Amino acid sequence: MPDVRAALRAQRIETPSWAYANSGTRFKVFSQAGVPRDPYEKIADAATVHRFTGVAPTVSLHYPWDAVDDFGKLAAYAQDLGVTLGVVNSNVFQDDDYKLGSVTNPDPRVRRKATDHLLACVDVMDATGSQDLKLWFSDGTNYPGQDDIRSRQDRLAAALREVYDRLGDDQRILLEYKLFEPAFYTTDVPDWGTAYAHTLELGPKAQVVIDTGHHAPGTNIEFIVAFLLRQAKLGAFDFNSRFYADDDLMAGAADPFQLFRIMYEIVRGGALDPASGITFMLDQCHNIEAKIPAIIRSVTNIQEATAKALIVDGDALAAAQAQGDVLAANAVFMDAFSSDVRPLLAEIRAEQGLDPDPHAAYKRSGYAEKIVAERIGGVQAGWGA
Ligand code: LRH
Ligand code: MN
Ligand code: MN
Repeated sequence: MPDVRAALRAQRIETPSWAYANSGTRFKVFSQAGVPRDPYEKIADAATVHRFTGVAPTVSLHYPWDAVDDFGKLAAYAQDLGVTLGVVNSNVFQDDDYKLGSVTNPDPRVRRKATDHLLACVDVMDATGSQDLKLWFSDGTNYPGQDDIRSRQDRLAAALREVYDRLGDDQRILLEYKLFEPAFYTTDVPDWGTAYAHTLELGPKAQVVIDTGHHAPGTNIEFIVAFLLRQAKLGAFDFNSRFYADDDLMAGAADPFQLFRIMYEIVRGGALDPASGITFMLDQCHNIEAKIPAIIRSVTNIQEATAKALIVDGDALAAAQAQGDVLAANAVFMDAFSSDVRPLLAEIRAEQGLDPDPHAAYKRSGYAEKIVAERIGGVQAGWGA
């Protein structure tokens, strides 16, 4: 049995800068009072989440949504607030030029522009000290015959190779897949198999990102976790939850049982420890709920799923599995899932000098009222207008 308390104390969850800003669906973004007006204020909100949870000391940036003149200054500001800048998320999906794709576009000028942006993201990483470049491509086609599926794979591979060769020794490419949207007929990186094949071809500094909202309904995500971990090709998660497609709701809200099953495979694969190099990020969008408390809720939901995964009785499970005792094995799993781990987590927080209830503590802190009073004219995360 793992040292449950030590593992929970060591757990790290990275929060996304864009989730603090206004964002929503393609139909409507409901603006909220007090949201950040610039990347600095997003960092301040992320630092607040860390202050109450104690497990979220890094912030993911999205570039150019988080463009600033001096990334070194932004990194120093973050450090002053007790957080550091984490993954740099590339953005080659919002310019008019990308109507027919970015790195897979049939026009070599657009491909050059997109690849140059990815290279610029590595420059940002050099300035912030970030190790990870996360790549998600909206590229694909809407109609049969629109473009050559195979040539688009060749163009993708060429761009990835150029960016890979630009990486520093400690830097990685994290390649994210998504089944569909915004392309509806073909998507150039639609699934983990495609992402896996490209990262394998690239080399050891390229790994796959699992965004939990990016699969077909019914997909067994924990299988993908187990498989990629076994191949040393799982680099990161984008946690969120979904009822239908890429809903970007709070992690653990739609299906806490699925989150538990995923965390079990993480624990089983020895990947929970930050030293294993897996980055556990959130990627979500809070349109109708207050953003900071929603992010705190995601963090605590992930902690609860993790605690349940850690208390699975490994010896009893192994014995039941070896005996082929299907019901006993399943019962071991369900016992852990049905346990109430909230008192344990509260105790661990208290031991670390944190409030045992981060939700209540945030509410009492007055931070929400302070940002509403101070910040007039919050910005939009960048999409969904
Ligand atoms: C794409 C995605 C990707 C982007 C983020 C804003 O759906 O999950 O990770 O960077 O949303
Ligand atoms: Mn994502
Ligand atoms: Mn997504």
